[in-house]
Amino acid sequence: MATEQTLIIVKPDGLIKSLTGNILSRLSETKLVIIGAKLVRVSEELAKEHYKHLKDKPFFDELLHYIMGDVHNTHRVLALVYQGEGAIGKVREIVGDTNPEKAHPVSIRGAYGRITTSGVFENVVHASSSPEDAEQEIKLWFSPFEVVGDIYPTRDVVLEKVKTKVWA
Ligand code: IDP
Ligand code: MG
Repeated sequence: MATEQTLIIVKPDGLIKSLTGNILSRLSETKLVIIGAKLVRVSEELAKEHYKHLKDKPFFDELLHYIMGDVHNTHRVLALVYQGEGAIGKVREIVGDTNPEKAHPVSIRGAYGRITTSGVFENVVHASSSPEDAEQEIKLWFSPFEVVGDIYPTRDVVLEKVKTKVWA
């Protein structure tokens, strides 16, 4: 089996239900290695790009509000990159079906997910579903310096006049 990387996101419902520890424990069953981890305040731009494959779905706007934390009033998610042999499939198996009611009861989504009355699947975690998706998603959510190891080719650029913040 090939070494793969996969993006996991503990969504706002996972954080607000204090499920982070349980989710990480379940994922540790895979014996995969964490090579990136950070809290992210999801912008509308990031949400739209991450879910662009669903832009024509009737639940798209609600999905954006969900991942941005508007629904749970907690404007952060925990983003992680796991690496190892067959990482994508191993994680998807523990995560379970997209629809929490179809997901195996022992899977993360089966145990903790729900379908809201407005119809969006609040399924606690995101997990990449193919090597192509994983690469696109990891490059969207993480910069090269935020992952440990050279997972994808990089190039050097010289930035000038970049406005940023440092501690005062
Ligand atoms: P995935 O998260 O299992 O890869 P995707 O089809 O990529 O599934 O959908 C992204 C997210 O959009 C899901 O995790 C879920 O929160 C939401 N979603 C997907 N399909 C539906 C649906 O049919 N009804 C409501 N929400 C959905
Ligand atoms: Mg998906």
